[in-house]
Amino acid sequence: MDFSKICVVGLGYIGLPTAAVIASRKCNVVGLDVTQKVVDTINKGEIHIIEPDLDMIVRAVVKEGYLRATLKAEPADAFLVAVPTPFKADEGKSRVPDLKYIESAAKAIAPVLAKGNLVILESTSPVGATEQMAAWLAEARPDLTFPQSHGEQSDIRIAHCPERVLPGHVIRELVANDRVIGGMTTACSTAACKLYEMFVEGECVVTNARTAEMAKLTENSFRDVNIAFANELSLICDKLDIDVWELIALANRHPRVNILKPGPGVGGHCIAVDPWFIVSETPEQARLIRTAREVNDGKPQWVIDKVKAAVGDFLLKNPGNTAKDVTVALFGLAFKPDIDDLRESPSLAIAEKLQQQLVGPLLLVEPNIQELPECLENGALVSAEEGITQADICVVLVGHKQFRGLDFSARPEGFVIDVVASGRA
Ligand code: SAJ
Repeated sequence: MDFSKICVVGLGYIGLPTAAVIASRKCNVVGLDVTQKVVDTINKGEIHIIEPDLDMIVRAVVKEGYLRATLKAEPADAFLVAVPTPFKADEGKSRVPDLKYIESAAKAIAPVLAKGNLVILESTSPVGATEQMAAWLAEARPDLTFPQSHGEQSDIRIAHCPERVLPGHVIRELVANDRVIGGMTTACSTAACKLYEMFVEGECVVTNARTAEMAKLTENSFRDVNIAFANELSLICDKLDIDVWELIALANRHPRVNILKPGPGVGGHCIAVDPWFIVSETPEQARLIRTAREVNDGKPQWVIDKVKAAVGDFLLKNPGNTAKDVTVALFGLAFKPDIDDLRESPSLAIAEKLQQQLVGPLLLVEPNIQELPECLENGALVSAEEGITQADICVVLVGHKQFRGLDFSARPEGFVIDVVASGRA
């Protein structure tokens, strides 16, 4: 099977880098997106997301004519679907995945599908989503045959191949990571392997679609559960007056123990979301996975309570002051160290709540951004030095490399809350 033209559906954090890397192998790639601005930006050789080295690659492949973006689906040899899978808005706290974007992607490409095409779902999805996508495609194209009804002989091949790249390292990991290839049939897996072998240097490991879906959810749930263990330890140690960082360093000297780092909570668009895809399908069984989510989601409030307690303590020790006089500085707003991505960041959520609940000035130190997001309009973006010299209480929320050498020793004990042990990172 030859792929002379590939259509990537959804030009976001996964679709765009994938399209660009495939195009850099001198294959014609057309990117399909629903947003005019995204299409225009990419066709100018520019990018609308933040990811190291991506701008350079997109500029080159657009200029050379290997990548272009469009609003309208066109025929191709393979279709790679990388659209978001959010929660349903109306299901409240139960966090049920919403496949509406996969459904629209299927409906967009169905009219241009032709015998021999391969369709790959890359979006992180609940178990069964690939079969559902195949059903939508079959419904729209009764003239073609699909794996669910015609097995190995189907006209259209369908597979789930979850993306597993780490934001900030996407370009390297897209090429280097192993891929899980979950075809609906063996022929589907074989075709999908051929496509990934065009640009992946890692191993392409074959399984079925449902196991591939579960593998992705399992990886992120594994990480969530392990971070929850570290976060729970930090709460326990706080109660017992034990330094959690020293404790973890000691325990990690055991050859079979490797505890992750506590922090202000779990952010990003994957680890805090994907475990719910398991919980919503198997609530009776997924008890540990649910509890881990709750532990991690509870951590920002714990930090907020700590800051408020420190403000109370400061007023007790400085009787001439009122709450209005207490300046708090937060160090770090991004969802993890050394990136500028504030989306789904627990530190940003902490900053927003403190902005509403504290009456004194709030200083915000985030060396990776030039201006504050709208939701923090009452805060002031300052340098780390200004934060240290002007604040009465310093709270380190993210272990950015710029914070490692900072000297908080002038602050009296109790007025530095270092959630990530930045000094020791
Ligand atoms: N975090 C901690 N303590 C730790 C490690 C992480 O609190 O010891 C926090 C981070 O600060 C951050 C969150 O967890 O808020 C998630 O960060 P991360 O670096 O663990 O992961 P992501 O969300 O950037 O990317 C994950 C990756 N999955 C795994 O490592 C299993 C990536 O490979 C996936 O492709 C990505 O999710 C995704 O798209 O699903």
